[in-house]
Amino acid sequence: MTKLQFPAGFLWGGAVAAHQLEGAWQAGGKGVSVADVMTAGANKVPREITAGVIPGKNYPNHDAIDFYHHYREDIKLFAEMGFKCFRTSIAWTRIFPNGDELEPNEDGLKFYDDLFDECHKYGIEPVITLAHFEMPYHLVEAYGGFANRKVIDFFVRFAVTCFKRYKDKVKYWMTFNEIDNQSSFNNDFLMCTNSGLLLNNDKDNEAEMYQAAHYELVASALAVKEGKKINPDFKIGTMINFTPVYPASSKPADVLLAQRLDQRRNWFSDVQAWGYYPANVEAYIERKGFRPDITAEDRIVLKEGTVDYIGFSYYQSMVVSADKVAPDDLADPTEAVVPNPYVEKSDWDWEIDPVGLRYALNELTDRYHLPLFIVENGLGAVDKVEDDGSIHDPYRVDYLRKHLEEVRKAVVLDGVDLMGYTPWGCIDLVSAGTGQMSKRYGFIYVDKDDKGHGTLARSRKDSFYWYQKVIKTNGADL
Ligand code: BGP
Repeated sequence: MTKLQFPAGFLWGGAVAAHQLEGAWQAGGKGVSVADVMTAGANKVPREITAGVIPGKNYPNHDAIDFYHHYREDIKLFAEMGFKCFRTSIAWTRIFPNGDELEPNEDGLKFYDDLFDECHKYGIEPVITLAHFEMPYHLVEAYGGFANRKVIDFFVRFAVTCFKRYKDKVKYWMTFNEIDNQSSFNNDFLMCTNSGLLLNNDKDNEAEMYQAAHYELVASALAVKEGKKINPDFKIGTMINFTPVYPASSKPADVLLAQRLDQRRNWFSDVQAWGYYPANVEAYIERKGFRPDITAEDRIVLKEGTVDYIGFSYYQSMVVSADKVAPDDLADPTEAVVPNPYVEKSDWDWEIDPVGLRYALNELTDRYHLPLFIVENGLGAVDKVEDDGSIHDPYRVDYLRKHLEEVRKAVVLDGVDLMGYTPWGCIDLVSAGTGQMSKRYGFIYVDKDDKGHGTLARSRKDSFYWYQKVIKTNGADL
């Protein structure tokens, strides 16, 4: 009987993003990012993207959980859980407040020097995302975000600045968070957060998405190339939101449709890992009559800047039924999504499918033959603080345990090469999709509500002790 154990050196940790926890949105010369112009939404109430910061509106990312001033205390708690790594992002606007400056902002660079030093003090390896929904808002306003080729240079300048400054402090990098999310090209929020596009419904958003995505892919490949020159030991990965697509039945039309939706969503990492566009994407763009600016030189860059590993978030799977969409293979397959009757849902209607994570790990291994890194996974839930201050969150433990059981099978039984596991929002933070504080993922509770009230005090939930034990036993005791 094979022993169900994770490999030695497995990177256990937790994940966050700068804009969702740092707060201090104007400290140390920081500029305004796209996250700073997003109002608070709610469950099923989308966040509004305002034209600049409008006084009187509620912008939850401005203060967040004030990690900027609490990071020493928070990293100490991560160390207490036994973290081997900590995934966060570098807020682009701390380094280049407007995005198009020639020189970086020293105060911002210094903040991350101190943060990484603090991590290393406890033997915690920083895992860094360069762009996690934090594009300088000035680049959106003045250049139209990644619809503009010039923004490639701004991103690469930012990446190179970080690589040079932190070359001895950071080994693991990712270029863009969930770069594939913009495949939902009619979703205002996802388009703005990922590529800095403000949707204009008079235009063909889909054509614009392919253009912006291409420039991001070139920017990512250039960053990989430059990074390797600065430190050949860097491990630079992609970061995608991998959502397996299942057919509603064994009906061939359902199966083909599931494959088609997968092709429309999950091609970004194909380009980043293989160095070229999959044939189905080239054919689709052509048939739709899009004419993205893709030069021969770009294609060389894509080949030269392939990634070292596949970082991905996993929250849910989805199901499609051919009965829901016209039998035209250019029809939008996202309209064919139906509920999965075999899985439960979170309070925010996210389908909970632990087995899908084992499927994802196998699928990505077969597709890329590269190491994988689960850099997000978790359950957003409402927590209750008891009178004695304790927080009992068995639902969170249950979710993570079931997912980790599947991960362990993939690693031990299926031979998947997995670098690590960093559950999302290891400390409560502002939800990206809703702007809520009450959609909590953390092992550590932060006293703050959706209206911004609270002491910001940190406390350990029951799941804190559970995860501590998981790490201590290297995943043997889930
Ligand atoms: C991912 C993002 C994260 C994070 C997470 C949970 O898509 O990379 O930034 O927020 O989803 O989403 P939410 O905060 O909307 O619950």
